[in-house]
Amino acid sequence: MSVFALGTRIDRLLIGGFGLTGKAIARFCESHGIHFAVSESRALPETDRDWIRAHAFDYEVGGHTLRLLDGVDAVVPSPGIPVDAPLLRGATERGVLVLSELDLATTAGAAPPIVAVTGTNGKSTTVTLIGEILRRAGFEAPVAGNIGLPFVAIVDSARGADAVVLEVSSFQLEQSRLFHPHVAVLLNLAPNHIERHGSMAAYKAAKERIFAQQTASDVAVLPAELVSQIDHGEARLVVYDRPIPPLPLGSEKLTHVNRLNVAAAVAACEALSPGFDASARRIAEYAAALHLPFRQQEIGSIAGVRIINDSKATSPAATLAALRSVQGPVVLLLGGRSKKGGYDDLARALSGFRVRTVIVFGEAREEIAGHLRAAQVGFRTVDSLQTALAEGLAAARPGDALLLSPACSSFDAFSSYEERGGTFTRLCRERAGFAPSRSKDV
Ligand code: UMA
Repeated sequence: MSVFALGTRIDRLLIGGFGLTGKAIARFCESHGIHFAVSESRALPETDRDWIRAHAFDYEVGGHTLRLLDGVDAVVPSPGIPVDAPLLRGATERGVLVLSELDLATTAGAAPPIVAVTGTNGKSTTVTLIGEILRRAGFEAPVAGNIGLPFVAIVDSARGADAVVLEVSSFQLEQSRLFHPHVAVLLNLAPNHIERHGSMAAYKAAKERIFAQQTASDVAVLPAELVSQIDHGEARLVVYDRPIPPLPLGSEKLTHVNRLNVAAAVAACEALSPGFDASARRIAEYAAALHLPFRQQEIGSIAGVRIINDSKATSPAATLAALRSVQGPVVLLLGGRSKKGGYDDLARALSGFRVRTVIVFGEAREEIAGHLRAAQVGFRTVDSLQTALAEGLAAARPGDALLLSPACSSFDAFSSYEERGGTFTRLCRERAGFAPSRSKDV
């Protein structure tokens, strides 16, 4: 089954990057009879190279050259490859199509309606919630995308589903030119990924691409405060400013469920399926079913200090959201790889919370320390997450919360926020006196 994009039949394709996305693209190519080559900047493990040798017509590892662009119809980069990378500029100069993974999945055709969610914070929470709401309402609606499962990996099996719910990142959107969701949700916008996009304006423009292919029969879902700032194209606008009834947020499992995310999820489900049951009781049930690991997850306590693992907070705005939901004095662990923006606002905002002290770790520690110093916030710098935990426990008093909410990506020391979160939970468990939370998934 061949695929066409912008009038070009894709018979030979170059895959940029061989991570989660690259591997899913390779499998998609196999099932669609597309010949592919792989260009990867790292030295890959032997098992990956063996697989590529057996399946690809050519490959290169340890760096991208332009050699593999010869004779291909398109290049599909992993989200981590910036649009101005020499490989992609070289492709454009040679007239080779550059398509995102979302675009490639779109070319497979006949997909069910897509509900796509982007924003700086709350994307994973909101897509999980939408998926759960739809499942309980009797829809078959797989959840995929930036949450950890490439769209291209499920597009063929989702053909008979009622909808597909996708978390989409600014990285994916920036590369996209065909991706066309029926319902597109933009949750919020705060400085993030400036190291990749270069400016807040470019980051915002990337996010707005979620609406770019929509027509008047599609729906754009926005919070009231973004309506005047966002170009939502031709889509019918739905503004979610309806108050959501009180939710059972008392349990630690639910502290991350933010009312606005629930409101956005309900608005998206109503947009997808008019007549859908959005009664207060149903919404509370849906919200109670939600839990994501490493998102404001109370994992247990040590000597009366509650330990909260919010490794998923990879931006200053996400850390602020966590601080808003944590009760009592907080010892905050910040650090990792810098997102190059927002730390000055975060440092200034800390005085509005009961922050006992901040322990700053990892590659970005000096940058963040500079902002904390300027804002006159007490802190200590350490090198690693492990030392940050030890120092944080030494500084905390019984009744405090020790909050890992790093405001940075994990890539200075880990392969993902999941790995960072898993390591933090393990380090906590290994400490004497650790008492796990009663939550069943800890
Ligand atoms: N690579 C290159 N050249 C480059 C850059 C990367 O060859 O210039 C290679 C890397 O060496 C690696 C592979 O590409 O082998 C990795 O590609 P990737 O970084 O794009 O990551 P994937 O494994 O494909 O995972 C991606 C998303 N990662 C990023 O956007 C960085 C995952 O989101 C997503 O879950 C997955 O696709 C499925 O859609 C992670 C993320 O951090 C969670 N996202 C950012 C965020 O949420 O803030 C955007």
